[in-house]
Amino acid sequence: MDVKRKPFGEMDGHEVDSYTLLNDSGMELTFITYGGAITNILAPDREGKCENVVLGFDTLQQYVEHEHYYGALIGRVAGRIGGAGYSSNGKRVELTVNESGNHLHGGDKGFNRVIWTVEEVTVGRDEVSVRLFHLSSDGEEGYPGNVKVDVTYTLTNENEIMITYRAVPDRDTPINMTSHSYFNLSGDYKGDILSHRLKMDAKEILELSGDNVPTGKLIPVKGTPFDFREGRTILDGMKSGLEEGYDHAFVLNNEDGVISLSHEKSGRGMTVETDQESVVLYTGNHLTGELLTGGVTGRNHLGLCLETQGYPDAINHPHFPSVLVKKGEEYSASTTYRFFVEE
Ligand code: FUC
Repeated sequence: MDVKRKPFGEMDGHEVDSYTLLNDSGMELTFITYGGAITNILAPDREGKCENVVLGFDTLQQYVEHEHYYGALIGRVAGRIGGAGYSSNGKRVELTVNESGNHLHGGDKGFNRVIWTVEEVTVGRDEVSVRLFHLSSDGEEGYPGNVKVDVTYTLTNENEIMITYRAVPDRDTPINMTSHSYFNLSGDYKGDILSHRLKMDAKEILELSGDNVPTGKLIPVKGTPFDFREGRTILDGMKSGLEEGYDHAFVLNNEDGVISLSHEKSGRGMTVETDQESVVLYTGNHLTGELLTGGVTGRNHLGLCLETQGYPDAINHPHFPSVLVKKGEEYSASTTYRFFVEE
C-alpha cells in the first residue's frame, strides 16, 4: 500500500498535484487536486492485466477547458436545480444560471473547478486514503453560508474504492454531492460502454421535463428501457426505446442498494454500494472529440457515469427526501466501488 504525489501543473499561480493510491495487487486510483478529479483507475481484467477504466486527460489544461466533468467532484448540489433557485423560510434564493435557465452541477465554478487542499494522507496495512478539503464560501454561485467540505478517497486491498463526503454549513443550504467518473471497463477504452451489462434494483426513475429537470413525479420502470432489475446491456436498454442514451435518476431500493456493472469480454466487473437515495445513469450522450489519456479520442458512449446522490432538484420538491442541511449540522454520504473479475 502506498500513496505517491506528483506535480500535475499550475493554475493561477497555484500548484495542482496528482495523487496515486496503490494497493498490494496492482490496483491504482489517481486523482488531481483540481476538481478532486479522478484521472485514472487501474483495475485487473480476467488475465490479471491492470488497465485504465475511467475517462481522463493527460494535462491540466484539458481539465480546465473541457465541459464534461470528467472524474470530478460535484457540488454543492449535483444535477439540475429548476429555475436556478429555490425558496427557503419564505425567501427566494437565486443561484447561477449555467444551463438553459437552470442551475447545473453547482454552477459556473462548482466543486469541480476549485483546487482542493490535501489535508491528510493515511497509509495503513490494508488501505490507503487521502482526505481533501474545500471551504465553499458564503454566496458562492448564489448558495447561502460558508461550508467546510471534505472528501476522502480510500483504496483497499479488497480492490475497493470508497468515496466519503462530509460538509458542515454555517447557514441552511442544500448540499448533494457526487463524483462524475465515466467508467469504461473494457480497459484503456478498447470499446464503448454499449456492451456493458448493468444491473440495479431500481423500481422507479424520476420523470424529467424537456430540459432534463425532474417534474416531481416518479415513473415505474417495469416494461420500459429503464428496467435494469434483471440486468441487461446498455445497448439492449437503448434499443428498447431510448436511442440517445440514458441521463436519468433511478430511485435505489435501500435494502439492497447494490448496482453492478460488468464487461464480458475483459471479465471486469464493478459493484457500487451507496447510502444515497438515487443514482444518475448518464451514458455520455454528448461527449466531444477531446484527446483522452493514451491518445484515444472522446466520443459518445465511450464512458458511463453512475452518479450516486440524493434526488436531483429535491430542493424544489418538498415530497422528495430533503437535501437541505441545517446550519451546524453535518451532511455525509458514502459510496463504495468494488472491482472484481468474472471467470
Ligand atoms: C450528467 C448529466 C448531464 C450533463 C453532465 C455532463 O450528470 O445529468 O446531462 O450533461 O452530467
